[in-house]
Amino acid sequence: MSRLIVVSNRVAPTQPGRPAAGGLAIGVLDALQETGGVWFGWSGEITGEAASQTRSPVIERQGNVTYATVGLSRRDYDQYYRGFSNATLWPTFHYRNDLSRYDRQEYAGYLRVNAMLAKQLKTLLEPDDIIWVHDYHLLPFARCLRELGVKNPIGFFLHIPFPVPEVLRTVPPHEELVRAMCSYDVVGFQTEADCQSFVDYVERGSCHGSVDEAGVLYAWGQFLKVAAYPIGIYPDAIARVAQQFTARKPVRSLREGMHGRKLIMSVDRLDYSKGLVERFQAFERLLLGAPDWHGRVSLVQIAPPTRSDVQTYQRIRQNLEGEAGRINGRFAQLDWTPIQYLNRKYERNLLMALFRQAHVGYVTPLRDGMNLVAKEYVAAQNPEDPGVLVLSQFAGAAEQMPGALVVNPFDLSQMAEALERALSMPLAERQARYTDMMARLRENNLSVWRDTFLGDLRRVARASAVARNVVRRVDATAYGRQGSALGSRY
Ligand code: GDG
Repeated sequence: MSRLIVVSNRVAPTQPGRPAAGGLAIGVLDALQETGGVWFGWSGEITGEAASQTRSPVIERQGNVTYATVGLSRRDYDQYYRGFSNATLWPTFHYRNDLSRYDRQEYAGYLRVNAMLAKQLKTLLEPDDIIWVHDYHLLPFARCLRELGVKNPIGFFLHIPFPVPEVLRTVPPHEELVRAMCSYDVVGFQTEADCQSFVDYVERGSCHGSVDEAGVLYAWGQFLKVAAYPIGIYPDAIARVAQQFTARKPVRSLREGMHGRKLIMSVDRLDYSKGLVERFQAFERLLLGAPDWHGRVSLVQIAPPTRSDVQTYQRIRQNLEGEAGRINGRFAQLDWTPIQYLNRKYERNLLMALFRQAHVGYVTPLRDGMNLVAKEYVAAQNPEDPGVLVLSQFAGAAEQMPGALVVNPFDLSQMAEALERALSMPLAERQARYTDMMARLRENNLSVWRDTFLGDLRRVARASAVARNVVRRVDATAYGRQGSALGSRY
């Protein structure tokens, strides 16, 4: 059996008591712990420039997972991570061109770190390893490995949205990036819409690429499989811990502190893509339009800090704190605070139990690849008396959760109406919606995501080995272009 090598920018902290708050970390760790394998990436540490010249991966084994990590120099961190990854790709891929900046040196740093990481990984590889690369920090990673002569199957999964071509083209090296992505054997997206955006770019671009019905794409002399693989969760495991942890003190305190009021809950990393300000304002609109809810409902927003060294995030934090203060100042009573804003991290099991207390899960990102919180909220509910999910149409999860009240997060009035409807929804309707969504969560759980992706990767790798041999034998004039490119790749 071949080893699975997972590559992501950041390898999740392995120390007990340091929970990983991020969808990629949660999804990958759960998936890898089941199959066993290697997780390679940045340790999260900044090393001196001299150390960074001689770095080699630090290996640590825990259970059936081997963690192989490297440090980054300050220059690498600034250019590759803070710069091109998080100040160019992240905003643009979330349709926030207004927040995006482009700097050639940062892009050069992005390519340099991808090449450095590829070199480090190569020292650990065995011939029948399967390599699964994750997320926007590593778009050119397969090309770097191929340039080093690596022939293993390499797949890529994008956790965030893939923008439509017009938006993507605002990133100056867009073509180089998409071309590099075509060095993977399989490229996976969260939704059909994201996958279609990629195909549209390739079909309309200068390479005149094409895709067939099976999702096999041909572009720049490369064949690869492209498809949507929506990431899932383990709903029954979440249901179990949510129930078990309900008796814990923080959960009891929350319940008792509500004094029988209804609870709306949101949990997001503090990030402008999550639409936190708009969400507060829609809640304010509910209070304005429906005074009978005053004193009878509270919104609890949990927002663990994230990338807080980037200026934009500091701005959103200030903005959000300002909005919470303003709305509370306007409506609060001596014994009622409308919005409780908690800028801190909670232990995962506790978080699931907190979800179970909430009458409404309020998940309204302006753009989101999938959004695991939406899925976790539903899974954590009490089947006898489930809460209602209010979900943004711009979260990938909306494609799969028709039982939610789906809203446009730019329409504050519509969000306020959805909140009111959710707060007043009869039990039978809540149960019907919950049952439908739970069935879908079970059908498309995290193992299905992993196994479907890796199954495709293994199949495509086998097929391209066969195709390679065929292409080498046919007339070079008929297949000249792809023949030479496939030859150079392998
Ligand atoms: C990216 C994409 C995609 C949150 N607060 C705490 C905590 N969390 C956990 C949640 C959830 C995860 O973090 C967040 O996942 P999301 O999917 O909501 O969002 P991103 O972090 O932006 O993830 C996203 C995902 O990758 C997976 O592909 O869905 O679209 O942006 O699991 O529960 N966990 C703990 N304490 C907290 O305070 N322990």
